[in-house]
Amino acid sequence: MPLRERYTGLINHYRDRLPVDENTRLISLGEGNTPLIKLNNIPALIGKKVDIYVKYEGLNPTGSFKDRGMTMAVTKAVEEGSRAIICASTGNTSAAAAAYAARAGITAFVLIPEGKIALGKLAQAMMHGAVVIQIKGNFDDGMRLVKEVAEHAPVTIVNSINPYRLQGQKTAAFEIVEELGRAPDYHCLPVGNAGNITAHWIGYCEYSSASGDHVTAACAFCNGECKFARGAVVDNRPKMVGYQAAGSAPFMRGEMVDNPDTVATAIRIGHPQSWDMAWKVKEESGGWFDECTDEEILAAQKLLTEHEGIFCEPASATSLAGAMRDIKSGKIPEGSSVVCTLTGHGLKDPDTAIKQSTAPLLTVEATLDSVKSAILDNMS
Ligand code: AN7
Repeated sequence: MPLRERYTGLINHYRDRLPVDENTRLISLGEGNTPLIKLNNIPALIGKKVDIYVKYEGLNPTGSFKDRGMTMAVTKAVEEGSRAIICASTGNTSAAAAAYAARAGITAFVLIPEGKIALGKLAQAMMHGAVVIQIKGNFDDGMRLVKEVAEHAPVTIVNSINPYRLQGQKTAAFEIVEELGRAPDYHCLPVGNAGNITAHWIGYCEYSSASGDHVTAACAFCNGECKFARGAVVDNRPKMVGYQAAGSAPFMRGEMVDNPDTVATAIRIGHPQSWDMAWKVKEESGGWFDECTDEEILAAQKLLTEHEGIFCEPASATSLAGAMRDIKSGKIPEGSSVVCTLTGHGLKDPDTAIKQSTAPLLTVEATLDSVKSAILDNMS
């Protein structure tokens, strides 16, 4: 008899709240169940009394939150008889699609913007055997092409316009509510296509009596009649706060952006696919959108690595960068509980990390003397 129950992934764990039945073959890599880490040092550094938790989604099997949606999307694609999946991606979706397709024994086609995805993500897509199609264009061009080609070829789209993706991703909110015993006051996320902020809101609504007996219209899957909702257990929902990179901030501009640019390549998206739903999430939750400069994003990434020991990719640090600014200004008041989602692991983008690292990289002779002086010279 095993001493503890084996965790076998989020679909099995939350199967009564997801669109599966007992005959569904689950395509899983044990995703979900990620740590919610309370920051020890950063609140003091910014001089405010707040509880900041980071949900470390970089610890999913392929290193990003995309696994939550992909296990669901690929499970349903296989159940529906699909032999191939396709997505456009800034990197993480392609890595997840490639891995879950490999797991399922089907083909993944991934369209990525040439030269604009982080190295780790490209390595993943290639290693898992996806057919990688680099396009001379950006994510938004890729997304348009994927929608067009899916009308002419037998492939299932696994971008977040596939409603099963948001169903899988909503489970991150379930985990947070279960761990804190209530929803946080604020939930901050980086926003690209705005699928994840929408998915979290669906999750919080399904877990809250505040949404009444109907689930918010933001639920793409069920149009407000979610038969998978288990029923309310807590009476609060967070304000949802979405941060974009300044060079890629259509929600701040109030319209689509044609040539998005940012060091946070994961969220280099100018035409968000969940545009209407994300506006609804902001309205219903009483939250807001804001933008962070590339400098703020990289500074937050570095602060987190140096002062908390947590390594996330640049896009992910956008949630903390924005939250820190709003905590400092008092827009997020002292006494609040704040969750920041760290959407992807820092190892995804080693180039950006090394480029901005200021830690001394010492090369010395292989002798005791030189190693000893390297240590004594660098004691803090
Ligand atoms: C690390 O991989 O869109 O607002 O194609 O990889 O739900 O789009 C990635 C998005 C945040 C934004 N953080 O989430 C893709 C892709 C990371 C990401 C986002 C992404 P959404």
